[in-house]
Amino acid sequence: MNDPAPFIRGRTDGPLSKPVAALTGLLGLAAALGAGHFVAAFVGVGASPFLAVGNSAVDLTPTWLKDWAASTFGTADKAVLLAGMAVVLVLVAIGAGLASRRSPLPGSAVIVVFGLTGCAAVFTRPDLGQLALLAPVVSLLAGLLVFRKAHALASRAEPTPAEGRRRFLLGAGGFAVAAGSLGLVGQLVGGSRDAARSRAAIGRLTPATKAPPIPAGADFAKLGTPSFITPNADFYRIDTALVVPQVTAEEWRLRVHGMVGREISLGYQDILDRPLVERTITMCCVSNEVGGPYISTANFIGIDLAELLTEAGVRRGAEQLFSTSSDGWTCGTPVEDVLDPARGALLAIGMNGEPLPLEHGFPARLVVPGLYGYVSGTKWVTDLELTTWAARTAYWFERGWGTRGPVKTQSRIDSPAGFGTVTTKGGAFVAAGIAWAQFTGIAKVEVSLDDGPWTEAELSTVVNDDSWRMWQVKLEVPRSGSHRLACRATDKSGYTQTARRAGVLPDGATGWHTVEFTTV
Ligand SMILES: Nc1nc2c(c(=O)[nH]1)N[C@H]1C(S)=C(S)[C@@H](COP(=O)(O)O)O[C@H]1N2
Ligand SMILES: [Mo]
Repeated sequence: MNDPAPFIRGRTDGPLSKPVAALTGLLGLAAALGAGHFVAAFVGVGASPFLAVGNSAVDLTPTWLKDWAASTFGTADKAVLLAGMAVVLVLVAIGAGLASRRSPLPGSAVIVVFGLTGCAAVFTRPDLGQLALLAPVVSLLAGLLVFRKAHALASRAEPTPAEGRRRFLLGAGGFAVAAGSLGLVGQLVGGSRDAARSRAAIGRLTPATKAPPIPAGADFAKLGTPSFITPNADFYRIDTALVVPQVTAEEWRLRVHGMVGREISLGYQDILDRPLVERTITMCCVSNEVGGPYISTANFIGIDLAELLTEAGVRRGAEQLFSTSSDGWTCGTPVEDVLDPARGALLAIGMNGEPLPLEHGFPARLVVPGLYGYVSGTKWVTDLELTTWAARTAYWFERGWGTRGPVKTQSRIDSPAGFGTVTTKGGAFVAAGIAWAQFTGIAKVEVSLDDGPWTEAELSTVVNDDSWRMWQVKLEVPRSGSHRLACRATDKSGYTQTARRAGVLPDGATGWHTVEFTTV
């Protein structure tokens, strides 16, 4: 039992065993992430090195890869990115540990390189101040310290292998628990606490001008369409933010400047003090494939954007309303659209009676009927600059998307579901779906069964031209088996949806939604 060779290794002989070496790398990683997340809770949630690197990765990702990720993973693309990063980090940590079996130098170098990457990511985030650099710096130091400590512990000669093992595992366990607790505390402190509390304190919003009530018969939800108003929790969400920006109503301010007669700066209370209007508007995303889910409708509450801009006095020559969010996302909207009183653009603070949910832009966002979200729907908006198209280039324009972005007239079949089975009654069944042409209005929806003639569908009770319209139609099937149904909408300008298929890039998908299904 007096074996001088330690369980792990003596001061002078062989390298660390592979599992122990890998474990030292993982401990360094855990310490770095835990400590970074903890400090980030105090200096800005987005400064958590893991999230900051993720956010920078999102911004640096080439458009084709983003499109592929979005179309493959849908709105889970953020979770997939974070999970992928976690896997890479774990592999790198294990690799760094294994490369350090003889000396802690290689692992230390890897930690420094990754730490500096974190610093660079935080430094270049537009939504983080200088202080936020503390998070990746502490992360780097904690990672380095714990890795070297664990390495030293593993290398220490002990009288017996059992004692060596015990000492190392105790030390490792201690580090792991400390890292985990720090990370957890950071999550609790920095989580959605402040902004959520600020939002909850506002309570329900009562607009001075309410939207007309939604009439009975505005949707065919019983037949499979969405409900006319989308509950806030079900409203589609699209944005580039990995962590939902946390802005309290108390700290929020909006600046209106650029080509204006006088600058305006507004706080949340200034908005509440103005007469609030409520408008029923359907929003949709340019990345929505034909038949896709990125469309929802809400009663948005806010102040009239055209009135606000008129107060500021838009100067001649202003073409673009360039808006910026608290997390640095930017958006360009045609000035003629936002100034058109008929369009009814909103600086919105509420959705379906409540303050905007955090994911949908609390404290305030823009909503412009008839334009895709990427050219109009700035969430967490803090800055409105009146400018020209030449002077400023918004986030998605830099990445190849169109600079105008009017919503394309579209329709979707909700029932039958693609590849679904339909039980017919007396050889017939009812198909149903939605159609939209915001700011223009839907005039007609037609369907074609098995490439037969177009049959006009019955439309739901109209609400307004800025929101979707539901349709239903009874169809006879001469025989059971597989069938195909296509739909197309005609809007109030007389335009009928083209059959020509186009992808979402650069300005929205076209083509008829078609489903294959089986009748029994
Ligand atoms: N700050 C910010 N606002 C944003 C975006 C974003 O990435 N960041 N995405 C836009 C896009 S592409 C769309 S379609 C709408 C979606 O709004 P929603 O998530 O409330 O449905 O928000 C828009 N506003
Ligand atoms: Mo979008």
